[in-house]
Amino acid sequence: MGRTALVSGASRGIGLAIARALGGAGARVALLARSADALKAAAKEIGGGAIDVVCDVSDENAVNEAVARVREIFGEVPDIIVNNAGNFRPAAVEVTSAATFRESIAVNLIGPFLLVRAFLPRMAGRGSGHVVTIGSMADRHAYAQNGAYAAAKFGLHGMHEVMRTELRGSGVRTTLVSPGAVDTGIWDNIEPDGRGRYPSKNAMLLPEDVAQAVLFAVSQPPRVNVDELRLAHS
Ligand code: NJP
Repeated sequence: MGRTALVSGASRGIGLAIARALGGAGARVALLARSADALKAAAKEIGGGAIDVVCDVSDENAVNEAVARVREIFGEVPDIIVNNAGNFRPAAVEVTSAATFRESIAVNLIGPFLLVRAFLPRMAGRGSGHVVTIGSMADRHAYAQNGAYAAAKFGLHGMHEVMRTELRGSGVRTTLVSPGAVDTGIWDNIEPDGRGRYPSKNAMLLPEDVAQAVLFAVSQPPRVNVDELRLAHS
């Protein structure tokens, strides 16, 4: 497994679980998100030289500054990037505001693009690295109320597939991890138990389940590319 990793959206939920799992496996982790206090506490808890990087992934300048900081502190681009930061604001297309739609694309699609674009040239140049994309069951299936999210996650899935094609044989590996519903704070304002359309919270996957999938993918020997993992609840 790589020695250094950057995890976006690591202040809570799935990203925090991934950061903990990678840190627990011996990687030095850069935890990136907007919530400074939560990041600082998580980096301290994980230890092993973990760093907190405050950054809004929808802000190109902020991403460029974060990338430069990580590269300076690590002395290199990370061995592993986990593009996990995301948001989910379900609404029918006809009632989705343009601002909500734009925000979904900015956070769920352009943010991951900015991070990989910043790190990939060096990864490809040195012939090693691993880009993990956290997609969704909704990155290929149409669910009602999911227009803005699906537009972003279908796009992310597409970009990931293109990267896989471009990077095959380069030494840089790519893995798409697409979970079903996971019990995190993303559901806090959606009330999954009250709406009937979503699985109840106690039927959902746990953040640690997704983290184990990521750990599996990045722990394989260099000859193995785990192209994709889809995690459904049983
Ligand atoms: O979400 P949540 P999850 N810039 O809300 C960060 C996908 N997924 O862990 O900035 C930077 O607990 C935010 O940090 P902060 C989902 O689409 C989930 O459930 O401090 N960071 C926090 O750390 C997403 O891609 C489910 O607010 C930003 C994190 O992102 C990933 O899993 C199902 C940011 C969100 O934590 C993690 O989701 C599925 C920004 N602009 C896919 N905006 C599920 N939970 O059911 C947000 O199929 N963050």
